Amino acid sequence: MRYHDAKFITSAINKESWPKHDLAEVVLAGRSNVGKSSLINTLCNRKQLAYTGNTPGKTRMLNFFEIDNKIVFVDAPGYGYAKRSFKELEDFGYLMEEYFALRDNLKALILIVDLRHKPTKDDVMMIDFARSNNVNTIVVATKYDKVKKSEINKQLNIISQTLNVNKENIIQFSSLTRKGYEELWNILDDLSSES
Ligand SMILES: Nc1nc2c(ncn2[C@@H]2O[C@H](COP(=O)(O)OP(=O)(O)OP(=O)(O)O)[C@@H](O)[C@H]2O)c(=O)[nH]1
Ligand SMILES: [Mg+2]
Repeated sequence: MRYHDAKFITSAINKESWPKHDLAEVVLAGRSNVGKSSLINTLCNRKQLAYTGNTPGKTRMLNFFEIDNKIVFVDAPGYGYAKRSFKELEDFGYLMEEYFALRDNLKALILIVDLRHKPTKDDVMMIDFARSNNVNTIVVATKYDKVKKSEINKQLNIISQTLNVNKENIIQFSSLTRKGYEELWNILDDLSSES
């Protein structure tokens, strides 16, 4: 574990409010309640940098966090939450489309899935969307602490097949035990030093 200087920059609903900077940026996306904000807090060794909670759908805008003057994390709203209006779905689509298409600093999508579950159609759409915009993708399977050791391999196979990603490249993660912290930071360090 190392010290991280992490700070919230801004929330944005459209490109006019994206912050200007020259750092590498990675966006974290995934189903509502999957653990996106928790993962940001874990990576930064902070308890409440990104807002977390049991009420799905709390994160509605893109939230930008600058870490170590080196990389910017973007916490995206969760998807797949049943109690969403059509208008909210439309807003979400527009928010992400604009961001993927026009954000120059964007180096990678971190797609966060739950190690216990098969990725959804929305997860597949999200990763395909990043690929079609030539954005690198990193798959993180979180809530590792909730899965029996004997089930892990089976779950990784399911995620690998559903998202069409190499099993070896799936990062097994837990915000509770911090499993995967070093592995994920190694990848992010490489990404941020490329630019
Ligand atoms: N056991 C366990 N619980 C986790 C883990 N990661 C997140 N959680 C819990 O899952 C719930 C949702 O976590 P969040 O980080 O708020 O999820 P989110 O994806 O940001 O949710 P939205 O912003 O609503 O889309 C919280 O109660 C977390 O404490 C994990 O690795 N292990
Ligand atoms: Mg969140």
